[in-house]
Amino acid sequence: MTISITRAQQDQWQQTGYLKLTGFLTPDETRNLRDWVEEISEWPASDDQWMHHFEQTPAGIRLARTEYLLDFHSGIRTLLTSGKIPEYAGSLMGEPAVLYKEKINYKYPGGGGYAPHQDAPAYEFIHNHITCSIAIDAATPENGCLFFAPDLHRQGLLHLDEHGCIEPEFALTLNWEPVPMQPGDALFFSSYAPHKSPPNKTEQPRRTLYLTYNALAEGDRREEYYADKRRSLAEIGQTSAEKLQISKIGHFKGKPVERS
Ligand SMILES: O=C(O)CCC(=O)C(=O)O
Repeated sequence: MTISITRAQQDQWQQTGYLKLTGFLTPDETRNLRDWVEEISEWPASDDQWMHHFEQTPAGIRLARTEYLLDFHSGIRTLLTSGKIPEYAGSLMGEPAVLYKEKINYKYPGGGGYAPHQDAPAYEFIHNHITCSIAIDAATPENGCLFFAPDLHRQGLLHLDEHGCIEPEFALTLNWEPVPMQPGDALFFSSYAPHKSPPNKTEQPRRTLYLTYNALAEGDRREEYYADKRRSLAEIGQTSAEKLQISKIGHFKGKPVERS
């Protein structure tokens, strides 16, 4: 399949730093993906294979995120490493792209939101990268869809706080726009595009797949990234009494799991 991005799509991408493509996956692909995500969410916790992260919700301990899926699910591997997703990512980047990281954010009812941030500070090994998010469930402002502050992705890193997120006072001055999605929609965004999301205030999950690609010219750095991430999460610890750390930046506002 040859990917063609229209002039209007290119312009929107250049201007705002993000681009939503409705109906990106076919209904069959969307159904398969939802089934695969359900399978993955049943996998037991593992120390050295996939990476599950849990949070405390009003309904109990729930998965917040699973990362590092490729070696453990052939359907996911094929979808993420061949065909239209990497091709679109490469087209928007202007050069061939390779997968850097993959994650599912589940955002179950009561699941935490994300503070205003740019992804770039968390992705240390690469410079030229973009993320494709794919909605598994409909995403709305009520259940925690992404909000973007457009037109700021060419300004490098904005004012950051001690957690690597956008300074809260500065974030308040930005113009945030919700980007609701339907299952199977894709949303590509620059890793310098400021974004945030609220908690899920509904009774249904808001599951989303996030795939980050870097320019192949910078090399295939995924294993290096995950080895470093495992090391640093082990060092800093994933939880303290008040903060749940699921990334190298402290953007996640979910509650640490209460241990009895
Ligand atoms: O899933 C969300 O609500 C936000 C995710 C996000 O921004 C991230 O994982 O960096």
